[in-house]
Amino acid sequence: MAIHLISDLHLHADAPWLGELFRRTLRQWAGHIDALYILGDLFEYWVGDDDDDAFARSMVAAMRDFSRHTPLFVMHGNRDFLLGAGFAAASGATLLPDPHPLQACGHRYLLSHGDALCGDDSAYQQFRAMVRQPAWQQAFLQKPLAERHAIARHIREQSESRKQQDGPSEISDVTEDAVVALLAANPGCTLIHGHTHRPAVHHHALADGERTRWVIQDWHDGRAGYLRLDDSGVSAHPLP
Ligand code: LP5
Ligand code: MN
Repeated sequence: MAIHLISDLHLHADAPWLGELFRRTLRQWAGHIDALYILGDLFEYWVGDDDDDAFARSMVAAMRDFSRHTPLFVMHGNRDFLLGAGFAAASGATLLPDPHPLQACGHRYLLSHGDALCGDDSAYQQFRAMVRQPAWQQAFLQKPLAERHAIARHIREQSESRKQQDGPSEISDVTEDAVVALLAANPGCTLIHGHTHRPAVHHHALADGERTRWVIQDWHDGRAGYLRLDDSGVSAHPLP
């Protein structure tokens, strides 16, 4: 039995290599693994399932082909939290809540995007609390598509310039407190998340012993990777 996990692909028409790699990877894995989990930020941004963007549609079609052979699960990220029932129906993916417990290959895992664990980033957490409200989402989705795209591009630019001003900053990583609290609430689980763009394996001391946290490799600048769960546990692999 083998399960693969990927996250933070940030698929976008302006980076064709990402779309090509995603398509190729789906074709290679279809029918050869037991399930694929995508833990958020699959897309650079998502402004609603009614978007008629040709690139996004071609990615959804590739997922549809994959999910005919192999179960496909998708969790929301901070870029694509508006993926909804229309996307799920078109792609054949099952949308997962964050966090999501997974029992596989004799081990217990807890899957998350990871943004909710960045407790020191109070500006982001305020933004997150606003945009995750159903009423806010309903109002946003009623705006014309062009306006939604313009707002999303504006927020992306703001987010990028904030990162450039601040440089690589601790606030964009998860906090020990948030990780330990989540692990304590989920006894026996190994935590797997993405979002922070800091692929690694960490160990945390809890009252019931040491627990492991895997951070998934994001796809950027020609680099990509995935995690594999099988009988021997978790392993990280690059994608050529
Ligand atoms: O994504 P990344 O890596 O650059 O940085 C994230 C946090 N940024 C974000 C924003 C996303 O990049 C863009 C989301 C696009 C969604 C499109 C659909 C919905 C549009 C909704 C528009 C209101 O998640 C960044 C973190 C970083 O991770 C590290 O963890 O720091 O957080 C921020 O930059 C948040 C800003 O500081 C807060 C911005 C508030 C802007 C509020 C404007 C409201 C305008 C409302 C208009 C209707
Ligand atoms: Mn993210």
